[in-house]
Amino acid sequence: MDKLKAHFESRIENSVKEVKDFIAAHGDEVIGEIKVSQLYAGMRGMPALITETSKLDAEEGIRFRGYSIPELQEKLPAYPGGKQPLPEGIFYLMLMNELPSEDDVRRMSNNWARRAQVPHHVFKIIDAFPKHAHPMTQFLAGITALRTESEFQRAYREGINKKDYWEPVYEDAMNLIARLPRIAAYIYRRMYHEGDHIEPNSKLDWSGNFAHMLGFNNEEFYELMRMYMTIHADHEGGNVSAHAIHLVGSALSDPYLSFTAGMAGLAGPLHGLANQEVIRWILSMRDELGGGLPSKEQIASYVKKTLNDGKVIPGFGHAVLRKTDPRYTAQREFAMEHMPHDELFLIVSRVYEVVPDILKATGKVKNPWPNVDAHSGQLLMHYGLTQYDFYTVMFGVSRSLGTMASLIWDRVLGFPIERPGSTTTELLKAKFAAK
Ligand code: CMX
Repeated sequence: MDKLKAHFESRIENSVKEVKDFIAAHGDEVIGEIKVSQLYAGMRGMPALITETSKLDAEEGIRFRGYSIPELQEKLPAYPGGKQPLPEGIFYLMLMNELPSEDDVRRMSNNWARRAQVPHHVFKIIDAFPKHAHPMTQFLAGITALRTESEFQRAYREGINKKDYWEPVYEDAMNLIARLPRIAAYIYRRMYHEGDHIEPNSKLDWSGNFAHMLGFNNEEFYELMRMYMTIHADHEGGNVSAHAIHLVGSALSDPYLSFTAGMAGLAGPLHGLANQEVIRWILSMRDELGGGLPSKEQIASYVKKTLNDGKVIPGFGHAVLRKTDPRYTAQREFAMEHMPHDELFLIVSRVYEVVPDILKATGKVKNPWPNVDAHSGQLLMHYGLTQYDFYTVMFGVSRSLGTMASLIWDRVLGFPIERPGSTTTELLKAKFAAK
């Protein structure tokens, strides 16, 4: 067993005991109430899941194993000469529940590099799509094709004991994370660079190698990729992609199947696809207004027109957050340091000044502030990654980190198949009529 896996195994016993003892002591206590309206409103605010890797606070934003993004920017190891945290480190933190050393992070990079070989049939499946198929369609197919490599699927067929489930899930999760950048980059080069593919460089870190395979060799872009992959990694368990992965995994579907389910959810415009929608919306606004930097008044009237047309303002609002997303702030700080005069950055900033008041004035939007997707596309555009249909794939590569760490823990902790109850309006009416 390699050193990382052995270290993870050493963390299991105590955590399992801690959870068992906790359930024994507090299992019958009540932590909330469920209102009828919540059943009709996407179960908003219902505490219904255990996700150990991160927790989202409405006011403060995300904390990964207790650490905020600014804390992680300080505490996680960076690439030599760089400033941004390496996503290897946030994965280590979420998996092991302890901060990594520089050696731990280097070991993680090397471990993933060793696992990164993608079998040829995956590329053939992707190649079978017409080039105009949305990158998320190709990404989903590529991940499903990779399922031929599932160790969990094999082990289950061979009759693995349930107490050992975590082991092949760990293998699948690590292999999947290691291979996703190659699959994503393959789709990108196939679609936008006439299939001129770039071989991986195993000496680079996970994000650096991804940037390299996409065709970039700018160190500043590599740093952006490290931050991007870190801040998109996890957002507690109830968001559509994380919840879908946890749900499908609970049927003992292997990590490849579970992750495919999550990516199908991420591809929705109210979730991960919002990152492409933001840029699409900004570019059409700019075009419609004749180019250049629009005034606040022009932006305000475009925002109102979008709302009047019955559409959402992409990149604004959130089901949990009630303040500006700290992931937005981290990206804004990156832009202020590296590209303060970039025209698109100035537009994004102006949109930030204008949109919240208009959304507040609707009287119905619960969170008028920007989320992560309001900024990410601008940074990518700046470095020349202008093909915005691809942005959700990048989000997906990053989201593997938190969701796979969680899935391993789901199997360690022996979580059962998920099966909440449902009811009907008729039954609810009858229940309250009787009262
Ligand atoms: N623009 C216009 N209307 C919005 C809005 C926005 N950005 N955000 C919310 N609303 C509307 C809702 O559509 C809803 O309208 P109806 O009552 O007519 O159906 C009303 O305000 C109340 O919604 P809410 O409780 O504030 O928001 P929800 O929890 O239902 O939805 C979210 C959250 C993110 C789907 C929503 O804010 C939205 O559609 N935002 C734009 C898309 C987006 O940026 N998604 C990315 C989220 C982050 C991520 O997952 O990556």
